[in-house]
Amino acid sequence: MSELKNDVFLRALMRQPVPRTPVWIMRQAGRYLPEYREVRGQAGDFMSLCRNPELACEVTMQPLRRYKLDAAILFSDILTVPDAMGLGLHFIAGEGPKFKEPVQSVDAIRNLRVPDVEKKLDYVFEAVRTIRRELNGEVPLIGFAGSPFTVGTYMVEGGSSREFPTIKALAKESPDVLDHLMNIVAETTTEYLNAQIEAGAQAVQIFDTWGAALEGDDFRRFSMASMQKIIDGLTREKDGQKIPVIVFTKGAGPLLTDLAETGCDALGVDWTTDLATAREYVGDKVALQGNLDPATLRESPEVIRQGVADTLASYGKGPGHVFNLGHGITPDIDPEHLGALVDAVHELSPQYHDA
Ligand code: 1CP
Repeated sequence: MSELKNDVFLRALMRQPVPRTPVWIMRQAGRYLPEYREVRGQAGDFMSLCRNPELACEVTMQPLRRYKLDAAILFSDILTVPDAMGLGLHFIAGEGPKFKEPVQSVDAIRNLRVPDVEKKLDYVFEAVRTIRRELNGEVPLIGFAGSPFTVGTYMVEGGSSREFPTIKALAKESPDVLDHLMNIVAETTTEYLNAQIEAGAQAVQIFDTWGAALEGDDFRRFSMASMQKIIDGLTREKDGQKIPVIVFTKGAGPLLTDLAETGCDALGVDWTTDLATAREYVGDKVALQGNLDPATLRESPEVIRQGVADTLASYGKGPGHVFNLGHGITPDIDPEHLGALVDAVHELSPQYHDA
């Protein structure tokens, strides 16, 4: 394995001194880039793109050619895990993800088993190895998975949801059944992330996009506890390098204090909590990642630059900040605008660091 040429991202996650704030963007490979739309068209559909390691590698590299980003993220999806469990993932244009076999009864949930991860998700690990070769040590590669609760919402609702009626009813009426679902997905996800690390992922992020839809006690019992199980089972060091773990619970707010105790290295923060407040919640326990409102990217380059300046000032001086949006970049963004954001982080962040 080649020596890493740029490790500011990994160092910031471990709260070590860095000369500037590293930056990457959630969903940095995606539909806002014309070159992504072209390759996706070539692949036919989204899952065919994920299952083709060469093309998945190509779209992972695309944003790195345009912008001075400090990390690459594996191109895949959080729903590959239930697909490997036999639920039959497919995408319907304009409607998002759907499952042929959602798990909508207590029996269906009780019958779920941990699949053969190595075999069923081999295409993901092959993509990780291909991307690491192609990166050639330029920047680290982030692997990822969804939180068991977030993945579980798609499994029981059968697709995207805004209100989560089925899984919320389970939490209240059959909490032991939901515990079982969380345990099976957590166990599968632990194996899945460890296999990504084995294949070459140098940091991992758990996307808990919907966990904060639960009230506090249910959040802790179902979403947070299942993420805790994953973190406890992860490979934390490989070839003498620490493998940092990032947890991103969208809308966590004061729950960041609880999440800082899970043993993760960093927490993602969305734009509804400012970074100064988030820093008070977590103290010196973990690094923070975020948190510019993705909507800011629709504004002029001047407004974007000011948004970057405000975000950096809100975190303030010292190590432990990774710049990102507060959620993924949306398909309608002008690629030039993301360039203005990345350049602003490079220009404005050194004053916050002594190193
Ligand atoms: O090309 C297309 O039309 C597909 C759009 C798309 C893309 C680009 C989907 C379908 N997934 C992805 C890639 C993806 N998904 C990545 C890749 C790497 C990168 O960041 O560059 C990642 C990390 C994800 C994670 C993901 N998928 C999440 C968690 C993060 C988040 O944004 O909240 C979720 C909730 C999903 C489910 C999913 N997959 C795809 C869509 C459109 C959705 C969301 C549906 C919904 O809103 O419910």
